[in-house]
Amino acid sequence: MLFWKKSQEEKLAERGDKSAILALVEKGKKERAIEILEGFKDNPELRGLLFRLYMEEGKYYYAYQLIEHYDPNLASAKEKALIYERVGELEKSAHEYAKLGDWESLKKAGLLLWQAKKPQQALEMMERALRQVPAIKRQEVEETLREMKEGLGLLQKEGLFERLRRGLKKTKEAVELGILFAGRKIEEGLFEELEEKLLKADVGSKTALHLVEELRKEALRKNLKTSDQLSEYFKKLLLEQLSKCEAGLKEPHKSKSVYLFLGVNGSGKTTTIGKLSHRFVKEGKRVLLAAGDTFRSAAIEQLEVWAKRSGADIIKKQEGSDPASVVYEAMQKAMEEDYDVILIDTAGRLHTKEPLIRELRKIRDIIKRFFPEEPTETLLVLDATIGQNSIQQAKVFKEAVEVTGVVLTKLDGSAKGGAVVPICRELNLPVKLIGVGEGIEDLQPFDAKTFVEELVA
Ligand SMILES: Nc1nc2c(ncn2[C@@H]2O[C@H](COP(=O)(O)OP(=O)(O)O)[C@@H](O)[C@H]2O)c(=O)[nH]1
Ligand SMILES: [Mg+2]
Repeated sequence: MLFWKKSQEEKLAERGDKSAILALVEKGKKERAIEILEGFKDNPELRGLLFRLYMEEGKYYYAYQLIEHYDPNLASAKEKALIYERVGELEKSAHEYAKLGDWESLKKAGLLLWQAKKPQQALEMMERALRQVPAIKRQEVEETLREMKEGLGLLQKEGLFERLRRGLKKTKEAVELGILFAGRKIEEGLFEELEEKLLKADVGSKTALHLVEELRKEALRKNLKTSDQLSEYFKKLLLEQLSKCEAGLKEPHKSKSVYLFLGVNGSGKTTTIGKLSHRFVKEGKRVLLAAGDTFRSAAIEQLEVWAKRSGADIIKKQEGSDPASVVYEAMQKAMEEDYDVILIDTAGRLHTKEPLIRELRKIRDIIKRFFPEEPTETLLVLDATIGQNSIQQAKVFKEAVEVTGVVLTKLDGSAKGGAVVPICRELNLPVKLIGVGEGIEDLQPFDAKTFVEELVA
C-alpha cells in the first residue's frame, strides 16, 4: 500500500505536479525532486522551485546556469552576489554586493574587485564603505583601504619604526625626555624633574632612583655643565635595564607549533592572537585558532572575526563549554589536517584563582598529550596602561604554568610606556612582543635599542 502510494506520488511529480514535488522535498528526497525539476526548466513556476532547491543544497553553479540562461529575476541581489562569488565571477558579484549598499557588502565588493584586479574600482568601493561604516568598525575598513593603497604604491607602507613612534607618542608627550635633555643647565632641579617624569612614565621607583643617581655621579665625574651631555649616558643606562628582557619570539618550527596565550580579561589576548595570526598567514602558514575563552559568547565571536580577517581557521564551541575540550578538538584537527601554527586563546578570570590555575594546567596537559614538545611559547599578555599593577597579576599565571614570555599591549594607550622596565625587572621574563595600536599590523618585536632611542628622542 505504502509502496503504491509512494510511486503514485513520484509519478505525479514526474508529470510536473508541483504539490507532489513539494511532497518529495518534504520527505527529504531533495535530490530526486531536483532531478525531476530539471526536466521542467521552461516552466516558470517549477523553475523557481528548482532555483530554491539549488540554493538550499549549495549547488551554486547550477543556480548560476538558471539565472544566466533562463531568468535573472529568480535571484535577489544578495543571492546573485553569493552565486557569482562562488562561481568566480568576481566583478559581477561585486556589482551585486554594491547594490545592497550596507558597509559590509560594500567592503566585500571592494575586496572582490581587488581580487578581480580592478584596483581603482576597489578603492572607490572601500571609500563608499568607509562613509557607511559605524565608528566601532571603522578601523577594520580603514585598515583594508590602507593595505590596498600601500599595495598600489599610493601610500608609503608604514614601517615598524613609524608604528612604534606613533605608539609611543603619548608617553613621549607626557614625559618630554627629549626636551629635558636638550641642553638644560645641570642643577638639582633637573634631576628632580627627571625622577618625576620617569615615575610618571611608570618605570618604577627603584629604577627611577637608580637612573637618577647614576646620572648625578656621571655629571660630577665628568664635570658636565648641560643636560645634553647626559643624554647618551641616560640611554645607555636605560638600555642596560631593558636589554635583559629583549628576546625574539620563538618562530614556528617545521612541524606543528602551538602558542598559548594567558592574561586577565581585557589585557589584549584575542587582539594579539589576531595580529599574530595575520602575520603567520601572510608568511604562508596554515593557522588554526582555538577559542578557549568560552566564558562569554562575545569573546568567541571576537576571535571568529579575527580568524576571518586574518585568513585562519577556528575551532570554537558554545559559550560555557569546557575550554579544555575546545583545545582537545583543536589539537585533534591540527593533528589530522596540515596546520603549521595553532594559537590558543584562554579566559583569564583572576578572581577564581584556583579554578583558573586548574584550567590552565589542564589545557597545557592536553597540548602535551598531542605534542609533548609544545607549546612553543606560553605568552602572558599584559596591559601597559595599568602599568605596574600587572606585575601582581602575572604571579598567578606564572604559578599556573611555565610562562616563556610577555606580550606588552596598549603601549600606545597611555603615557605609561615606561612600564616595560619594571615588568622586565620584576617578572624576570623576556618581552617578546609589544602591541602599539589596535590595527592588524600593530604588533612588533621588542627592540630595546629602538625603544629607548624613540623614548628619549
Ligand atoms: N590601543 C590599543 N588597544 C589594544 C591593543 N591590544 C588590544 N587592544 C584593545 O584592548 C581591548 C581588549 O582586548 P582583547 O583582545 O579583547 O583582550 P582579551 O580580553 O585579553 O582577549 C580591545 O578593545 C582591543 O582593541 C594595543 O596594542 N593597543
Ligand atoms: Mg579575549
